Amino acid sequence: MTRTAGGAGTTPPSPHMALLREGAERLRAADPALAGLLDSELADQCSTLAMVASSSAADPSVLAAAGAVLSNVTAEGYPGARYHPGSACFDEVERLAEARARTVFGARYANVQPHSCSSANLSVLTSLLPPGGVLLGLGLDEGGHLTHGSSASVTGHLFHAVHYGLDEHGLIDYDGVLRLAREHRPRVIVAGASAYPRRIDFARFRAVADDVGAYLLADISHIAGLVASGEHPSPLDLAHVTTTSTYKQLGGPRGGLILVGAEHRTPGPDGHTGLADLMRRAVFPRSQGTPNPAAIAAKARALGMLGTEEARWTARMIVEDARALAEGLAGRGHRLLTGGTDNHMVVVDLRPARISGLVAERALEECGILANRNRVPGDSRPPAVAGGLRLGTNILAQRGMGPAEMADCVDLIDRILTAVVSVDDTTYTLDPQLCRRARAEVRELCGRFPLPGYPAATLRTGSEVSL
Ligand code: DSN
Repeated sequence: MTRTAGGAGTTPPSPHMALLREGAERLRAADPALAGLLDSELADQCSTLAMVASSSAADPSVLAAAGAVLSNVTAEGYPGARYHPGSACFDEVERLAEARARTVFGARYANVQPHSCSSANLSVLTSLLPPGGVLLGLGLDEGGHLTHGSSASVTGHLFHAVHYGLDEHGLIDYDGVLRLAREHRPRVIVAGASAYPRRIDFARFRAVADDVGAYLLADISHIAGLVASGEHPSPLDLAHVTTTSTYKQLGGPRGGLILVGAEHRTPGPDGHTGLADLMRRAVFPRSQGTPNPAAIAAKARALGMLGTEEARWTARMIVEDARALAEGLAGRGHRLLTGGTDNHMVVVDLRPARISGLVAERALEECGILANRNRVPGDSRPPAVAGGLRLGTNILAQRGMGPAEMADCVDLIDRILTAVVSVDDTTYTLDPQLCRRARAEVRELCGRFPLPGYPAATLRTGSEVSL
């Protein structure tokens, strides 16, 4: 989550760099079809406004670490306690990632091995809950996540999932959480969301957990960068366990983290194993075999970039941008869930506009803006169509865009959403001239605000663009 790549090309070449270059050359020569696809992907990323709220851009140094020679290492277990030889360097890399995760989040324990936050959540839940145990989490339609007990997820089948929801203002119904907790006596309460634009009151969740003797799991996947930079209150010492993905807002590789704060010695369900030890075993050997050493190196790099003044600046800008985006869209008459935002996310209820989330997503994509359809509370449309649109400002802020550029984004989004003519929930028409103009404006913005370390999108002629 930092704005500049910093120091690229200033250090003498290392054998590892030479290997990565050799790899890139070989790929281009031996597999031009695949290399071409990767070039196209890069060109797309450089010339589109990525506003998918669950995404951030990895610094090129993170990508380099993810492509590291550590891919060749097989090493089950943890540093100093592996089940395979040849892991001396990887041990140090994993220790570095763990130490950085502890520092960035103020944790007492960090497990950097989960392949995703979904697998991290599964590890945590299966270690705290017996099969059929009661789990209380935010409902999917109210903005929760699949792994918080949705019937579409294995967590909704392994456990008896009960869901809390939102109040009439679209805010988490904390009184309802307490009422449901007293009624159903969950062993685990999950505080976290995928489509919730407001602050989460972790202290209030903890009070409910204490009231019924439950463990509190905070899933901060969406807001981890804001938490790390102090832009959202941290749950680390309030929750018993905290999980996050490393790519949604941390600019890291695909992967997850499990963190434990003040409760690291609190006994797990067996009454004696401390939560830190329990989480260690929960990942390996209980739910994962070999870790992904190259991904862990990339996590170490991404975590190393947090905690800097630049990362804090980016986090501040993410929030300011989202606020500006929300105010601008509301000012143009769009209905927003909760009326605004406190974090990186803005959720538009498209039902008054009479277009589906899918139509909005596709029309915006045609113009070079990426934002995904999302169900909204009370939605009658299925998830693949949805009645809402979720926007996020992580990558815009990483590009260095501020509230002034959000005015341009509002203008673009509003123009597209008001011009699109819905034939039905999945098909639409859009004036090709408007579309061409919007694309050119998107590319001009992307050209002025390139992703740090990435090539800039440049306008060639008219609306044609090349990198
Ligand atoms: N929950 C999905 C999202 O927020 O996009 C990713 O896991």
